[in-house]
Amino acid sequence: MSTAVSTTTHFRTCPLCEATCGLKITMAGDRVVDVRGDKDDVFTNGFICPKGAKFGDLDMDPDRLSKPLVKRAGQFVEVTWDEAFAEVDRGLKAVREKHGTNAVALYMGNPSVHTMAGPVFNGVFAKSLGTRNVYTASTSDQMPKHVSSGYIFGDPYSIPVPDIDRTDYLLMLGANPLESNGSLCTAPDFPGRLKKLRARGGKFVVVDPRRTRTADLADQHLFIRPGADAAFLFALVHTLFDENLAVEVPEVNGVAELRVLASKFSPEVVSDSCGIEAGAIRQVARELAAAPTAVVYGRIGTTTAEFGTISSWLVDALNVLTGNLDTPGGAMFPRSAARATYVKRKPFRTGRWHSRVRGFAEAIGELPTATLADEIETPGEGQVRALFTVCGNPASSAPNAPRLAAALADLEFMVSVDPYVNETTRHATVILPPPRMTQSPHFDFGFTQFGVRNFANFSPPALPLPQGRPSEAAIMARLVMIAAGQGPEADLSGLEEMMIGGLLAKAVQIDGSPVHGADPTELRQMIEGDGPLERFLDLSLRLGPYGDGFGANPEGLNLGTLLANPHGVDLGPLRPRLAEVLSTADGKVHLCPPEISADVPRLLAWLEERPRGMVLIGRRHLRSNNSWMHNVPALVTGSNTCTLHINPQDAEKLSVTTGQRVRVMSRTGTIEVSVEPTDKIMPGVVSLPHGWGHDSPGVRLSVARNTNGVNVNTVTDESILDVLSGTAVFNGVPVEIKGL
Ligand SMILES: Nc1nc2c(c(=O)[nH]1)N[C@H]1C(S)=C(S)[C@@H](COP(=O)(O)OP(=O)(O)OC[C@H]3O[C@@H](n4cnc5c(=O)[nH]c(N)nc54)[C@H](O)[C@@H]3O)O[C@H]1N2
Ligand SMILES: Nc1nc2c(c(=O)[nH]1)N[C@H]1C(S)=C(S)[C@@H](COP(=O)(O)OP(=O)(O)OC[C@H]3O[C@@H](n4cnc5c(=O)[nH]c(N)nc54)[C@H](O)[C@@H]3O)O[C@H]1N2
Ligand code: SF4
Ligand SMILES: [Mo]
Repeated sequence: MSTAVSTTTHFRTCPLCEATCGLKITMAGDRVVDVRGDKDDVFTNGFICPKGAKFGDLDMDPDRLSKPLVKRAGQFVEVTWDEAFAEVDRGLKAVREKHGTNAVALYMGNPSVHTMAGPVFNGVFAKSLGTRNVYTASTSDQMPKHVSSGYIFGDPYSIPVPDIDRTDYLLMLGANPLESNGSLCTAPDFPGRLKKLRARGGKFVVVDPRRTRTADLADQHLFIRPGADAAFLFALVHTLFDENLAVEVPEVNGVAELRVLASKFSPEVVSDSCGIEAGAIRQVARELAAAPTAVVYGRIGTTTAEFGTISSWLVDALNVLTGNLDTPGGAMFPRSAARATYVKRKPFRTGRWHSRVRGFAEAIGELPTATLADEIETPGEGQVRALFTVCGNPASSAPNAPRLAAALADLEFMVSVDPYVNETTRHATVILPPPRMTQSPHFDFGFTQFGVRNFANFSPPALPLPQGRPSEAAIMARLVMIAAGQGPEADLSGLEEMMIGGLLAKAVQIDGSPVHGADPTELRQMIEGDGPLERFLDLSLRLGPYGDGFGANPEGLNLGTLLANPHGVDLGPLRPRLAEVLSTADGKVHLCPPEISADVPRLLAWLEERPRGMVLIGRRHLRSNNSWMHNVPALVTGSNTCTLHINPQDAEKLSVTTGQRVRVMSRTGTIEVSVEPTDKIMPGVVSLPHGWGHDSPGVRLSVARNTNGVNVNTVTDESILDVLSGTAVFNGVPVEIKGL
């Protein structure tokens, strides 16, 4: 007699990228048997991409670790969770005793903003480690936006998003949402939204050294020389002033200073560096100014570049000067349900401490990932001798990754919280694997801050945790306690009480908080939720701008509201809220922060000395996601290949045709790849995707191991940074190409 396994349906948010798609997941027992878009999701309306459709394959990947590993005599062995944590405690103590607190570094990678455990525990973990050596994927990504927002608006976490659903004119630089599905702009079905923009008569312009699928959707595409965005944006600012097109905005200072700086960047001066005709630059500026509403949006092509912070600043400056900051159809600040708005921030600044070896300024508590290898290799007081990685694969993702990988091999102790043995974690002493995604709750603490609509959506775990298996939250809580010197067996509920109690104690003291003057003990008793993450979410929602305020606003949100609405809660279109956001000392928008404008001379010098030869840029493919989705057979197919895109003119000069191998050489290394000539890339520029190359010894990714790919970060250069933010340069890397 066969016993049919009954199926269950679960609605959950896809945690794989920033689009936050609602998924409808069918499970038979503990197996995911079907995944489709949840048509009833209030924000994402059924949109799904090939990665989301393969959520089940990723969730059930047989290469995911089910038990912790400890390296003994050079080999990983499976151990119990107690043994693993005891090992962490021993190893950490030994390094701290021998080399001090700063000898322990922490690296947190991209998925740590996609899990719930990351936003809740990572900051606490960094604090309890007490080290200055904190690194994240942000300095390989969006740190320029934090630094520019910090100086312009006073809050590094308030980054305006383009209101693409209502704008009449979208100027997009260095983003390819048809592959990435959007970043620092959570807009599920980005392609559909762009099509609607044009259908309602709006104009869409893309600036990119490649004619991407996104550019194919646009009214106009301008090829730009990699790294030239800051100069291009300056020329737009210049034109607004030059042609008297800039609007006057009362709550802004620094206009006159910006005008003086921009005077040096006329379209005629920068045209050659940008590879764009001066007339075309002027036309974009005029159209930006003339459109009823318009918005400039710059992403990874503009941030992981040598002048990332200047570009990020000028994107916002243009939105201000055209009267499009904080207005519908312009650049607006989302209002996250889980982020309290009553908290007053200290004035922002970077450089509260500096990296030991190369003297880079700290930004939002982090040092540049590009300098982690220096800190491990260079002897002396404070040399990094141990590393924790959480959700990160820096041996793949960092600039000059092979150098960092070699440095990892040289550490005395390393712990990775990660489901896989990959390029990075193979160097660990201890690997602590989180459970499956279906066994974890989900809420987007991060991306609710970047939505083109305000929304909130919670997904409870679809499956219970297997007996004895800690949640990712429990793993992190245990690490916090170990780092705090409480040992590997400490009671974790104490930590939760401390964290929740601490937040409540603060909230009751703040005038303007919904619980001002209340008794924190009483509030604590009202908090609900099955686990610490759920309780933390309940607290955040209740104190948030739509929250029930623990009874002050009975109609407001709490965890119960989200549980009762499995397709999410729509909180409406973005609304003007600049006054709520502004945290500068004088309460004004700083249009020309001296800390940023100090870098302008370097940009002027670049106009003269910029690389004239071949330069390398990146690209993303819809079926991929950074380094960790190449182990799903259905995703490593089609156009998702690690080939070198090259303009046919350049291919001809090298006498190579499709499929032929070339050598790509830079200051840091050499790789060999097959070329794919295409006129979609401008002459003088080549492009390779990142996250490939999984055949290092010891890597346990049985599918990815056998894919054809090399790590592009063998040739990216950790010595060149966007100095203001410490961000790596992945776009505009000088390379030499030779046929084989
Ligand atoms: N050349 C070049 N390099 C780049 C880029 C580029 O465009 N070009 N892009 C950069 C950007 S934007 C980024 S964000 C970085 C990303 O850099 P990283 O964050 O360092 O790398 P990822 O490839 O995202 O690796 C994610 C890691 O998290 C693990 N992981 C996945 N899910 C979970 C989970 O639920 N819990 C835990 N604990 N671990 C999990 C995976 O196994 C993997 O080891 O790469 C950067 N590197
Ligand atoms: N499918 C998929 N989706 C992803 C990811 C993924 O790896 N795969 N990664 C996720 C992550 S971590 C992030 S941060 C986001 C990033 O999201 P996006 O910023 O949209 O990233 P990309 O698709 O790499 O688009 C960057 C574009 O910049 C262009 N570019 C390169 N150099 C320059 C330059 O100097 N100037 C200009 N103007 N353009 C330039 C490239 O040609 C490319 O088309 O995507 C996220 N989503
Ligand atoms: S677009 Fe992003 S969030 Fe949506 S299904 Fe694809 S990977 Fe998941
Ligand atoms: Mo990223």
